[in-house]
Amino acid sequence: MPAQKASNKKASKTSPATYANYINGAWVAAQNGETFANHNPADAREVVGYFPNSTAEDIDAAVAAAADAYPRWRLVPPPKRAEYIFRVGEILIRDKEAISRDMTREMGKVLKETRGDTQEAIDMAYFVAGEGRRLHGQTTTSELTDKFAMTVRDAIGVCGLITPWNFPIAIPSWKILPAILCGNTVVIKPAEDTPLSVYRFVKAFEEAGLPPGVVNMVTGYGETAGAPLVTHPTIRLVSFTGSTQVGRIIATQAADKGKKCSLEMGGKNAILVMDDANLDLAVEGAVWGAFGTAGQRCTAASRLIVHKKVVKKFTQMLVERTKGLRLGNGLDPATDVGPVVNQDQLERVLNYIAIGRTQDKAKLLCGGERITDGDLAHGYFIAPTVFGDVAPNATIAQEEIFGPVTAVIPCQGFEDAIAIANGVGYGLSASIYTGDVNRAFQAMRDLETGICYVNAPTIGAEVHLPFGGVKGTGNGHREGGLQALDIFSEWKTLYVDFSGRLQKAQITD
Ligand code: UN1
Repeated sequence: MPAQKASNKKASKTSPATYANYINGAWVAAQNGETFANHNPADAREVVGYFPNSTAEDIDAAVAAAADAYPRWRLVPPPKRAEYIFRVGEILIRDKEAISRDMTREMGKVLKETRGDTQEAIDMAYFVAGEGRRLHGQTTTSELTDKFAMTVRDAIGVCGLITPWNFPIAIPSWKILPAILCGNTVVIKPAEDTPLSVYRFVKAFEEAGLPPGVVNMVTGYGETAGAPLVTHPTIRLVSFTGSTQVGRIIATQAADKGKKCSLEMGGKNAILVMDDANLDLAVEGAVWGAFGTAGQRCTAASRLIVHKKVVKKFTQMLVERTKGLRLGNGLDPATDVGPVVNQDQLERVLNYIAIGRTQDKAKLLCGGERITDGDLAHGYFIAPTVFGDVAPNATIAQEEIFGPVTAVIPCQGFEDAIAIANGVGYGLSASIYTGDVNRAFQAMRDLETGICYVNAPTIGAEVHLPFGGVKGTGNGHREGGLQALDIFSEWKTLYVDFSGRLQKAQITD
C-alpha cells in the first residue's frame, strides 16, 4: 500500500494504534518520525494501525544491535536457545485467536485460514526447538591413523529476513526460528501489508525473554527499508520470500556483495486430473487449492489440467461449486473467500482476467469481476473465477496471477498432462488425482516441482518437510524440514590428530 494512505483516516471506526520498530529489545519510532497506515482489505476505510515508515538509518541501528548481540548469542548452547523458542510457541498458543483475528483484519483471508497460519508458526516453534537437542553433524573415519574427523553446524552472523503478506506469521516463523536456533541474530522487514502479525510475533519473543538484539524488526517499504537491509555490509545472509522479479534483484545484489541468499518466489502450480480420478475429491481439492487464501498462495492451484474424457463433467462440477462460494469479510464465519490484499493486487488480478478474456481468448465460466455489493464496496473483492478451454501457452496459464483465478486446461492423456504441467517457468508444487498407482509414481518422478501431492491439492505443506521449488521458483534452498538448517548454518569440518606427529593426507612418500 502506498505511504500516502497514511492520511486516509476518515472512516476508521476505532482509533488505531501507532506501532514501533523493535531494535535491541526496545520499541522505537522510525528516526524520521514517519508512519504509514495499514488498512483492512475487507474495508479499506478501516486503519488497522500505523507503522514506522523506516529507512536506511533504522536498518543501520537494527543491524548494529543484531551484530552486537551475535557474539554472545552464538555461544548460548542450542538447547538453551531452544527454550526461548518453546516459550514463544506457548505464547502463540495462548494468543492464537487474537493473533489470527488481527491477521484477518490486516490481510483479509478467512479466520479458519489465519488460525492455520498461526498454528503453522506454533508447529514450527516446536519442531525447531526440538532440534536444539539434536543439530546433528557427522562423525566419520579418517584415512590416517590416530586422527578423528567430524562436522558441526556453525552460525553465520546477522541475517536479513524479508517476508511476504500472504502467510504473515507462518513464513516469518520459517525464517526467524531456524535462524536463531542456529545461533544467528536477525533483522526482519515484514511486508508493508502485514506488519501487525510480525509485531505480535516479535512481542512473543520479547515476552519469552529473548536477549535484546537477537530478533529485531523494522517495518517499511521494500525500496526504502528492504533494499538497505539486503545491501547492508554487515548482513551475511538474506532470506527472501516474494515475487520472482524482486527475488532476482536481491539475488544479484547478494551475489555482488558475497552474501548467502535463499529465495522462495513464484509458482504456477497444476492439479492433474486423470480419467480414473475420484472427481468429487478432485473438484473439492481444486476449489480449495485455487481459491483458498483468495488464490494468494505461492502454492495456489492456478492450472487444472484435466483429461479430455472427464473435462466436461469436471468443469461443470467445478463451476457449480465455485459459484456457491461466499465472498465476504474473513471474520464472518459464513465467508469462504476473503478479499485480495490491496488495490494494486486487485488491479493486477483484474488485468489478468482481462488478458484471459481478450488476448488468451479463454472461456470465462464464472466470476471475472470485482464485487461491490453492499459492504463489499469498500473492500478488494474479486469473484472466484474459472476459465475453461485454456491453451497451455496462454498468458493466464503461464504467469503467476496470485488471485482467485484458475484455468482449466484440457489434455489428451497422462503424458500430455505431464508435458503441460512442466511447460512453465516455475516449479513449486503439483498434484495428481488418479486411482492408478503406476501413474501416481510416474507423476511423482516426472513432475518438475519441489513438492508433489497425490490425491490432494497443491497446498498443505507441513513444517517438518522441506518446502521450496525448482526453476524460477527458488535458488536451490528449502525452508521447513531439517533442510532449513542448511540455509541458516554453515558446515564446519573438524580434524583432530592425536598421533603426536605430522601426518599428511594424500601424501604417500
Ligand atoms: C504458500 O503457498 O505461500 O502449503 C505457503 C500450505 C502452507 C504454506 C503455503 N502450509 O498450505
